[in-house]
Amino acid sequence: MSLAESLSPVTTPALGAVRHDWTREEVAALFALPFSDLIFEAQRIHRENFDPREVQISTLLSIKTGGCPEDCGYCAQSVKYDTGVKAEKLMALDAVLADARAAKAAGASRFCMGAAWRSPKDRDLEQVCAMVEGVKALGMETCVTLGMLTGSQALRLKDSGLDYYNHNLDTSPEHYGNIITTRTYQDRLDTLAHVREAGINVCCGGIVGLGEGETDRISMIATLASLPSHPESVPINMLVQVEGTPLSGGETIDAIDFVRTIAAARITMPKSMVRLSAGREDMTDEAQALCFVAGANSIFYGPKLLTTPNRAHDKDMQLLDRLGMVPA
Ligand code: SAM
Ligand code: DTB
Ligand code: SF4
Repeated sequence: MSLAESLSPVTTPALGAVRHDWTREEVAALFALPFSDLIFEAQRIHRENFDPREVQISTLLSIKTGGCPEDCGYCAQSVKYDTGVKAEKLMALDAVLADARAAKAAGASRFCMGAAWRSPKDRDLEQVCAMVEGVKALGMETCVTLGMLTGSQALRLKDSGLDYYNHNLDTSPEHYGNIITTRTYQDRLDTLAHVREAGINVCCGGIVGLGEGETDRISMIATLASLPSHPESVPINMLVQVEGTPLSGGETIDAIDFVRTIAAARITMPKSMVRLSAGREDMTDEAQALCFVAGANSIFYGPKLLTTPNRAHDKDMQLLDRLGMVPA
């Protein structure tokens, strides 16, 4: 019997357990399942752990845009590429809180603040901590993504009341060097360990459409699912191609392959929130509906991601409405 057959829903009641020892072969067998079996299994596991109608809504704000010294090949904010994004200073606290209030009024339960830094300076971190305190006082969950953190910086953020830290693995360890050269995969794992040790929830996922092969998507999911604890939030981004970056103009990812990645994340990390993240602007409603059926239960909401457009508010509300889904 092939591995794919052995993972058939009929023969493997054990699928759905929380495990940290996923092998590449096991994840490859998930990807090799007939699409309907894969989706069936993902939806079954989703229903065991979540209300399938509920979608958690996060809104993003770029609190420090552009001028980043890193060379991430997909990113609009790297100084290495001419993308037309201007470098700006860290936003003032009042302006951030005004945006958070608007996001809350529009239905977001979590406010995610992103900064285009390799890692924060301690002086900047104090200002971000004030933002976290202010957003929490509005009654929202907080998430920040500021680049690499030391252990003491993670503890300082925890002290400020931070709920989530976003730091993505981005791709497989094998493909990583083709995308980023200014920091290593191990640097990322180290930051994730600092965040975890500080007691902050981890938001960690990756990007699909970076010119990787299916083996890389398998390897990325196996790596995420083999972390000592699963990230509480797993954002799966579809590359937003930004003109001027090395990855613009590459082949786009097939929507079915994207849905398979979402389903594999749901099956291997059954209790994590799986976020259908960047790239929804370029996806059909039908592809997004399939992502929800495959176990995605969170989205970024609002007209802008960090520097690129997101789906319009009303279009999202209409889609959730058509699907009978409700903000959690
Ligand atoms: N500078 C910090 C860092 O890289 O850790 C935080 C912000 S960074 C923009 C956060 C994540 O957004 C990246 O790790 C990547 O996964 C995602 N991202 C950035 N640009 C993207 C793009 N064009 N398409 C899809 N995802 C993207
Ligand atoms: C994540 O995984 N996706 C978000 C968030 N974490 C910070 C960022 C998406 C950025 C998309 C490109 C842009 O708008 O610049
Ligand atoms: Fe800088 Fe983050 Fe963009 Fe990489 S992804 S260039 S670290 S802002």
